[in-house]
Amino acid sequence: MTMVSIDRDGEIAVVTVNNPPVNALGQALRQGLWDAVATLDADPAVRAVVLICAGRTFIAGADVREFGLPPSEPHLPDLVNRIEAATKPWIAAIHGAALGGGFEVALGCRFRVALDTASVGLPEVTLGIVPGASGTVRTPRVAGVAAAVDLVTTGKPARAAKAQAIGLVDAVLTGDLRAGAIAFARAALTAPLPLPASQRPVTDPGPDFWAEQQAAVSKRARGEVAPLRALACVQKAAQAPFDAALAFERATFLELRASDQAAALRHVFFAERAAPRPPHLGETQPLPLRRAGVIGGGTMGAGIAAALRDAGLPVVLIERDAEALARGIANLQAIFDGGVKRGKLTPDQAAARMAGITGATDYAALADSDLVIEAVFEEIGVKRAVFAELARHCRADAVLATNTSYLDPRAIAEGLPDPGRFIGLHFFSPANVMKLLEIVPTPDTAPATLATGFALARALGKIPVQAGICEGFIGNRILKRYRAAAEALLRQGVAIAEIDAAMRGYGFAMGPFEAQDLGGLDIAFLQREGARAAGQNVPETLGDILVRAGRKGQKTGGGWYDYAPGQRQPQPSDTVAALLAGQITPKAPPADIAAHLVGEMAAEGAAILAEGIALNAADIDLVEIHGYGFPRWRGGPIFATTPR
Ligand code: 3H9
Repeated sequence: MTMVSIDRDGEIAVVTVNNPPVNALGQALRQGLWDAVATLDADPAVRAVVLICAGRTFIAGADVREFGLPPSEPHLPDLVNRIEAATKPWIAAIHGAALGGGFEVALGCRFRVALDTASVGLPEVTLGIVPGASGTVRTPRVAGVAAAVDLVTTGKPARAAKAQAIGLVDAVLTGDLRAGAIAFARAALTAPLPLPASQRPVTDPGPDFWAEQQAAVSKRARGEVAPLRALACVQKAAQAPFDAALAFERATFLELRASDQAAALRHVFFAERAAPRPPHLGETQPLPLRRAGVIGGGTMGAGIAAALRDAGLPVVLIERDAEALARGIANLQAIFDGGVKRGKLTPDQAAARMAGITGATDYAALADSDLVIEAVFEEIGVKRAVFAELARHCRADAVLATNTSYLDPRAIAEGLPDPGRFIGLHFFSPANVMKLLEIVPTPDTAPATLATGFALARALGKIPVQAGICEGFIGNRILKRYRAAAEALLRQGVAIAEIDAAMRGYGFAMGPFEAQDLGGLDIAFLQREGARAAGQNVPETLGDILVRAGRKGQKTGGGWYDYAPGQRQPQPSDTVAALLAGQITPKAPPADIAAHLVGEMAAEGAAILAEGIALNAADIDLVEIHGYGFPRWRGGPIFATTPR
C-alpha cells in the first residue's frame, strides 16, 4: 500500500493514509495528502471525501524526528487550509488517537467522526511547543475558548464521548469505521454544510477570564514556557482575525521548536519510547506473565500488588501471619478506595481489583505464580529466608524478584537452586503511581528472566531502566550524592530554605530538605547505621545529628524545618540552627546553587555510566525524571549539563 491511496464507494472517495507506526505527518505524507486534494477536487464524480488511516491510529501528529530540521514544503498549516478549501467536504474518520498535527488536519476537514475508543488532542506543550498548524486558532472556533484553553495548555487528550460533548467531533461511531464514515458523509450531503472552522465566529470571554487562566497556567507550569505561550495563542485567536492569529501561532511554534525546553522534551519523548525495548535484549522472548505473587503487604508490597492488579494480573499476597495479612489487605483496600475518591476508579472497578487478590500466609498458595516479587523488610536475613521458601514452593520456571533498594541482590540470591530466574525489580513509592522501575539483573540472571522484567514494566505501564549492582543502583546513588552536596552547602553557611528555594526555582516540586522531611530522615539514617554496624566507615552526616535529636521529619513535627501541628508548611527552625551551629564553616557559596547541585547529580551520573551501572545517559535522565521529580522540561541531569 502506498502512503496515501484513494478508492471510491460510489460518489464518496476514501483517502487512506498508511505511514506506520503512527501515521506521523512527515514531508512525504504532507505531499501525498496535498496531491490527493488536487486529484479529488478535479474529479467531478466525487461529492465528499472520507479521510481514514490504516494501522493502530489516526495521524498521531507531526513527525517529531523532523523537528531538528528546517521546515519543508508543503507546510502543515497550508495543507490544513488546503483541505478546508477543497471543493468537496472532507470527513475525518478517527480511530486510535488524532493528536497534534493529526488533529489539526481533522480540524481542516468539514466533519469529524470518531470511534468510541478514539481520542483527540493537542499534546504539543508536552513537547515544549504549541500547535503549529491552527490548533489554537480553529479549536476555539469549533469548541469554544474555554475548551480550547484546557486542551492546549494541558496537552491532555479528550476521549471520543467528551470530544463530542464539546463539539470537537460530530459523531461517535462503533463497529466498522469506514462504513460508518461513508454513511455519515452521504447523510451530510443531504443538508446544507456547516461553515468551515476558520469562518466560524469566536467569542472573547474578556479580561477577567484571561487573567484567571494566566495565573492558573503559570502556577502549574513551574518554569515550563510552552503552556503560557499556548494560552497566549488562544487569546490571540479570540481577539484577532483568523489569518493574524494563525501567523501569531506559527511564529510562536517556530520559536519554541528551536528552544532548549523543546529539545529537552524531545529527548525525553524518544528516551521513554526506547526504554521498554532495549536493543541488547535482541529477540529474547519474555516468559508468560499470567499470575503474580507479592511477599509483604506493607506500603511497598501493597503498592506493587495494586500496580499488578491495575494491569489485570491476579495476585496472591503473602504475609507472615493472619494479623499482618489483614493489614496488607487493608492497605490494598485503602489504595483502591483512594482511586474511587479521586474519580480514577468506579466502585465496581475497585471491587473487581480487590476480588483478584488472594491473601495467604502459606507459600504453597504461590504454586501457580509466574512471577513473585518480594517486598519485605530491608534485612538480608529476612529476605534470604523468603527466597528459601520461594525456592521450595514456586514452579521451577517462575521468576523470583526482590524489590530491594539498597541490599546487594547477589547476596539475597545466594543459595537459590536456580539463580538464573532471580532478578531485582526496584519499584518507587507509591508503587502503583510512580512510573520508574529499576531492573537489576545479577551476573547469573538468565536473558529470559531479564526480558520478563521488561515485559512486566510494559504491562504495568512503567518506564524500565536497567541498572547494574552498586549501592543505591542508579537513582538512590545519585540521590545520596545530591543530598551530600546539599549538606556540604549547609556546612558552608548557605541556609536550608535558600537551597530548597533554589531547587524549586529550577523546577523541582520540592527542594532536597523539604523532600526529606516529607519522606522521613530515618530511612537513610538506619541504612547508614547498618553500614556502620557492619564495620564500614560512614562519616556522620548533618541528617544523622537531626535524627539523633529525634527530628525525623514531618511525622515527628520537625526535621530540617519546624512544622506547626497539623501543618505542612516548613518553618525555618532555631532548634536546627542550634544543633548544627558547630558544623558550619562559612565559605563563599557557588554563584548558582541549583546549577551546582544539578552538576553534582550529573557528575555521579557520569561515574555510573563509566562503571557500566547505567547502559546509556538517557536512562539516567529517565531515572531522575520518573523517580526523583527532576523537571521533565530540563531533560534530566545529563541532558541539562551537556553543552550543545
Ligand atoms: C505536532 O503535531 C506539531 C503540530 O501541531 C504542528 C506541526 C507544524 N513522530 O508511543 P508508541 C513513534 S507535535 C515521530 O510506543 P503507542 C515512537 O517513537 C506531535 N515518531 O506507540 C515509536 O517509535 P519506535 C504531537 C513518533 O501505540 C512508535 O512511533 N503528537 C511520533 O503506545 C510507537 O510509539 C504527539 O505528541 C511522532 N509524532 O502510542 C503524539 N509518535 O517504534 C505522540 C510516535 O521506533 N505519540 N512515534 O520506538 C503518542 O502519543 C503515541 O505514540 C500514540 C501511540 C498515542 C500515538
